[in-house]
Amino acid sequence: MNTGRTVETPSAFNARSDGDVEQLRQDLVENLTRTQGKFPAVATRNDWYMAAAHTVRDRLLQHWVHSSQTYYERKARTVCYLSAEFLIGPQLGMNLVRLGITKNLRRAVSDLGLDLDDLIEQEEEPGLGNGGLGRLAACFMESLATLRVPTIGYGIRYEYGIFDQEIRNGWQCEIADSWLRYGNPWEIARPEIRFDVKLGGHTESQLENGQYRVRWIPEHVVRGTPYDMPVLGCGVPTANLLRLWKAEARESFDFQAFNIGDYYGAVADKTDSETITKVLYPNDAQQKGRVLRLKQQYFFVSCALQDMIRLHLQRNETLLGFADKYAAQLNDTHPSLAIPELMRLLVDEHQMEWEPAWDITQRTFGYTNHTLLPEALERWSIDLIARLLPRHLEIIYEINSRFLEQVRVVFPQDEARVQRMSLIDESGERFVRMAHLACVGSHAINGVAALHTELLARDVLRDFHEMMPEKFSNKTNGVTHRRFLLVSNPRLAHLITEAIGDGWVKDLDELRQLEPLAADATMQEEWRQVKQANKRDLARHVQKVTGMVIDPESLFDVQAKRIHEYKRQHLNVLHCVTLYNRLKRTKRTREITPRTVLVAGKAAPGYFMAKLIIKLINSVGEAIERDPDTRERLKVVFVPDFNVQNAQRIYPAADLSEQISTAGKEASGTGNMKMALNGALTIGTLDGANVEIREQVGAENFFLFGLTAEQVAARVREGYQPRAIYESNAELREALDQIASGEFSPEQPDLFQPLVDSLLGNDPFLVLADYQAYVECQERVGKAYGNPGEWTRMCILNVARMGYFSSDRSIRDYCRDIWNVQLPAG
Ligand code: 26Q
Repeated sequence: MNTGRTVETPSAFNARSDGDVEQLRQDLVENLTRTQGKFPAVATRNDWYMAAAHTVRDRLLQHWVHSSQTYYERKARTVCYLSAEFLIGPQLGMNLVRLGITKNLRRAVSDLGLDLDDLIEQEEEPGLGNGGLGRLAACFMESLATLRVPTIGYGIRYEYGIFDQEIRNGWQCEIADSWLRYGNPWEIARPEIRFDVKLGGHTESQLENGQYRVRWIPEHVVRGTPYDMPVLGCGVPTANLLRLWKAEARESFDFQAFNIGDYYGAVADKTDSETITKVLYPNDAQQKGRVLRLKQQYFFVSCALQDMIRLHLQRNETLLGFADKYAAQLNDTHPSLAIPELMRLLVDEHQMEWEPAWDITQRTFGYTNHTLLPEALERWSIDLIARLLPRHLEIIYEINSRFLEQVRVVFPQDEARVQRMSLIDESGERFVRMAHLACVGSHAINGVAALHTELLARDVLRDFHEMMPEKFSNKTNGVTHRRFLLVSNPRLAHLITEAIGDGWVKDLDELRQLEPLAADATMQEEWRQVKQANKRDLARHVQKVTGMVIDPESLFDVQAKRIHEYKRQHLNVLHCVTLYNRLKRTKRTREITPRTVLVAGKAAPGYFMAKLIIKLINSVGEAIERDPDTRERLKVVFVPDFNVQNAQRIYPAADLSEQISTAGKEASGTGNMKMALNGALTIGTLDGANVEIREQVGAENFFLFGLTAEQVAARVREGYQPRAIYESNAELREALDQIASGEFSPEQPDLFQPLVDSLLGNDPFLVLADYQAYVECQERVGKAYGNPGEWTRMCILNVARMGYFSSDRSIRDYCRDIWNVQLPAG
C-alpha cells in the first residue's frame, strides 16, 4: 500500500547522516552481499528485505551504543519490565519512522527497482504474545524509549510464537510459527552473558559463622543466554533494550558426559534444556499442571534478576541500594516467582539477612493485574513447586507465615480472613496463589482501567485492599499512536498533520485541535476519502485471503480480538442472523444499511467453544453469501490470522468497533482504543476502558447498550433465566432455532447444539440478557451511518478526544506513582 504520503517523525537528531538517499542505496547493495551473499539480479524479495533490515539495524546500533553509554555513566535509575510476552509486531516500518528515514529509504529502494511496502510486507513478525497483555508490553516499551526512560524489557525468546491461524472448511487450524526460520535481523546474540538456572533437587541447611545458611542442590541446571533487540524511541536518540532469554544446555555438562562416553545422554540433556524456551503457551486459562510453563516463568525471571544484580555490581553499587536503582514491574503474575527468587539471591547467594532483603524486594516490585476472571488467576500446585523449586517453596512459606502474622495483628480473631488471604490455598489439593504472592511482595498493585481497578479492590483482592489500600492505584492502559496511527494509517496521519501540524506525534493531546474542524464540510469530505481508501485496501486483502468480495461502500463493522465467550463474538453472530432474517422478510431492504461484519481473532487450541464460534461465523457467512436475496446488503467475513500486521490493515478500515464483552469481565481492552484512534465509532458495554473512552469522547458519540457490571452481578445472584428471554423474544428464538436446527450446518445439523445449549443453560456471560438492547443499539448505528455528515463529525470528535489513551500518558502515570522515575525534560 504505497500512499506516497509519509509523515516523518519530527526529528531532533541526525536524520541527515542516517538518511542520505545515495548512502542508503549503497548500504542496501552492500548488505545484500554481506548478509545474503547475493547480487541484485538474483536477489529474492526476502533477500532485499534482509538487506533493508540490516541497513536500518546498523543505524539503530549507533544510537543504542550511545544511549547505553549515557545510561551507564549517569548510573540512571532503570525500569525493568518483566513480562512473559512482548508482542512487538513487525520492526522494519516502525524503525524507519523512529529514525525519520522512511521517505529516503523509499527512494533508495525504488532506485533499485523495488517497492518499500513490498519489503515491509515481507517481514515475518515475532509473535511472542497471545494478545492484549503482550501487546501492552510492546506499546510500553515504545513509549518508554520515546520518553527517554532507561528501560530493560525482560522476557522469553520463544522459538515458536503464537501459532498462525488458517481456516479450513470453516474451522481454525493451528500452524507452527517458525518465525526464526530465515533468521532475525533485529536481534543481537550475547553469548558472553550467561546464567545458570537451577531446577529440582533438594535443599540443605548448615551453620556458617553462627548463621543458618541454606544450600540448594539442584537436579538439573540449564543455562540462559540473552538475545537483545534495540527499541529506539521516536525522533529521539534513545535506544532501550528488549532482552529475551534462550535456554541452552551447559557445555560443561555435555563435555563431561561426552568424556564418560554418554554422548546420547549429553545430547538428550541439551534437548531437554532447550525445550524450556521452545514454545509460547496459548492462554487456555485452564490451569492444568503444565510443568513446562512453570519452568519458563522461573527460567526467565531468574535470568533477569541475575542480570540486574550483575549490572548493579558492575557499577560499583552495593546490593543494599538495589531498589534505588531498579523499578521492576510484574506484567501479571506470570513473572511473580521473581519475588522468592530475589529473596533467594539476596539471602542465600549474597548472604543478606531476611529483613533487609525483604525490604528491598518489596520496594523493587510493582504488580499489574490484568484479569478478573477467577479461572484465569494463576495457581500452582504445591507438589509441583516442591518438585521443581524446593528452595522457593521454603521461602514462600516463610513469606506467608510472616505475612499472616501481620494479618492477625490488623484483624484479630478473624481466622476466616487469614485463610482467605493466605498465599496457600488449602481447600483441597494445595496451591500457591500467585496473585497473593505478587500483592504481598510488591509496594504497588494496579489494575488497567478505572472500572477494573475498582472491581479488583471490591472483589478479587478485597481483603488486600482492606488491609493495604495505599498500595492500590489505577493505571488505565494506553496504546502507542506512533504504531497504530502514524505507521499503520499513513493517510489519516497525513490528513491530521495537514490540518494541525505534526505535534501530535509527540503529544497526542494535540489531536484536540481537530475539534473545531469536526463540522467542516471540506475536512469531512477528505476524512471520508481516507476511510474509503483504507476500506478498499482491506477489501483487497480480504479477497486475497478468503476469496470473498466485499463492498467498501458498506458499513465495516469490526470485532477483532481473541475469541472468548466473555468477549461474546456469539452475540455478534446472533445480530448477524437477526439482520439476515429481517432482510429476507422485508420488501424495503433499502431501509437496512448495507454492512460487512468482519470478525478476526485466534481461539486457544484447546478451547472447544471458541473454535465452534469461529466455525459458526464462517457457516453463517457462507449461508448469507449463497442467498441472492441478501448477499448484496450483508456480508459476514472471518478474517484469518489476526496478528499485529493484520491488525494494522484492519483498524484503519473500521467504521464500527465492537466492544461487547459482559460488563465486569474485560479488564481494559486496548483494541477499543486503537479503533477509536483510527476513526471508528464504538458500540459497547460499560466494561473495561470503554467506560473511560465514552467519558472522553462524549456519551453522544458512543453507542452504549447492555447491563452494567452491577446489574450483571445482580442477575447472577437472582438466578439468570435465559429460557424465559428465549421464550419471550420472537426474533431471538428464531435465530437460535435456526442455529440449533442446522440451517447453517446442513451436513451436520446438531453441530452448533453445544453453543445453543450453553446460551440457554448456565451461561455466565449473559449473552441473551443483552441481546435485545444490542440489536436496538445496532439499529441506531445503522441509521446514524445513513447520515454521512453527522457520522463523520462524530468520528472526527472521537479521534480528537483520544489523547488520554496514548501509552505515553500511561507511562507517565507509572513513572510518577509507581516507579518514582523522573522524566527527562523535553
Ligand atoms: C497463563 C497460564 C498458563 C498459560 C497461559 C497463561 C496466560 C497467558 C496470557 C494467561 C493470560 C494471558 C493474557 C492475558 C491478557 O492478554 N489480558 C488482557 O490484558 C490486556 C492488557 O491489560 C487487557 O486490555 C485485556 O482486557 C486483558 O484481557
